[in-house]
Amino acid sequence: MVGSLEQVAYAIRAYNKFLITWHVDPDPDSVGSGLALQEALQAMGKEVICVSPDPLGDWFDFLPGVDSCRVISQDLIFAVDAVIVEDCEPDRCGGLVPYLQSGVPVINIDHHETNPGTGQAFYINPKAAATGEIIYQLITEHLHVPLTEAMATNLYAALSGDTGTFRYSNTNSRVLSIASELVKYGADPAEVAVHLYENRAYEEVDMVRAALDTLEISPSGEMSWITVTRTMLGERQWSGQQSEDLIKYPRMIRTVKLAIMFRELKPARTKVSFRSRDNIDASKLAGLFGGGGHMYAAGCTIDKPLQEAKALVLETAAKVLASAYSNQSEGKGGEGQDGRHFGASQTPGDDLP
Ligand SMILES: [Mn+2]
Repeated sequence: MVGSLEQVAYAIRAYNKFLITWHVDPDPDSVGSGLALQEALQAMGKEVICVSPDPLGDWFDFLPGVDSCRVISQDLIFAVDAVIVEDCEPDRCGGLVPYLQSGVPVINIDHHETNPGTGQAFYINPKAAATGEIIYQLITEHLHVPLTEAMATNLYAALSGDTGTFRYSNTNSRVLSIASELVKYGADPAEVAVHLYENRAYEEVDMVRAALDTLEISPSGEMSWITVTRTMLGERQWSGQQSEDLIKYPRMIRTVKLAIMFRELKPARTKVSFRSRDNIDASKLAGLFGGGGHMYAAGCTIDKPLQEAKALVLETAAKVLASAYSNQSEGKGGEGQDGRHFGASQTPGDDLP
């Protein structure tokens, strides 16, 4: 853990006009957390605008307050006292990065282990299952703003997103008790689940068919991967949540310790997402390619064409797997504390949980 939430609360009290932003390829944790915080700050009499570095897909529509959210564009001019960057480090804010480097005070709130913590005030807690968990704590214990049904729904969506609806190894009694509080304040678990999982267009589900056709597995059965090409995607915008939906196929195979998804972003730009279990460190693997994330969920973006990036990553990943096992058999590796469960939410890097 770096920084302090009290320091963050202090900085928030000191300023009046805020811009809240998050990572490119937004997910329910980043957007739900941002909207809940926006409402809390408005309740304190502050002026707040949420600006997303990427467009928000239709499936974010159910989040209360999402209509007020802007998407970064050339002609958007900001006149704020401070920017709150949440669910990532400032470098991952896409088109907002130049503004964040312009000297405006930055307050950073995050739960990604790879975030060193920067800015005027920051709080990075990798033990938090979601940024939503930290925002809940900030609002209730430090800012002392009463929760509303809208805040509860946004925070519940945040927790749901990053815990795979309370299935991943980051789900613990603290997360469940916060979720329980949020339900008391009006969050509706069934409704959130319907929006997250049963709200797709036919074309999206149809695309899963094309993606599943690319599913492959290593000879040992420990590594499996799926590939999404630009031809497959067409004009479609993909969110972190949708990516999560595809990587679940290689990860659901019994023998697989490392699931990988390759996404062709541009002719020479490939997004790679990793999900692991049994002590295989996905964030270290992603780090070898300039990415990052959590132990069991990480990602990176490689400036190479799809096939080249794929060959490179698969070769490196096979070595990492092999060395992890030789270490473990020599007694250096230790036991997977999380047993056979896959870790945290969506991807860091660009679609990190
Ligand atoms: Mn998150």
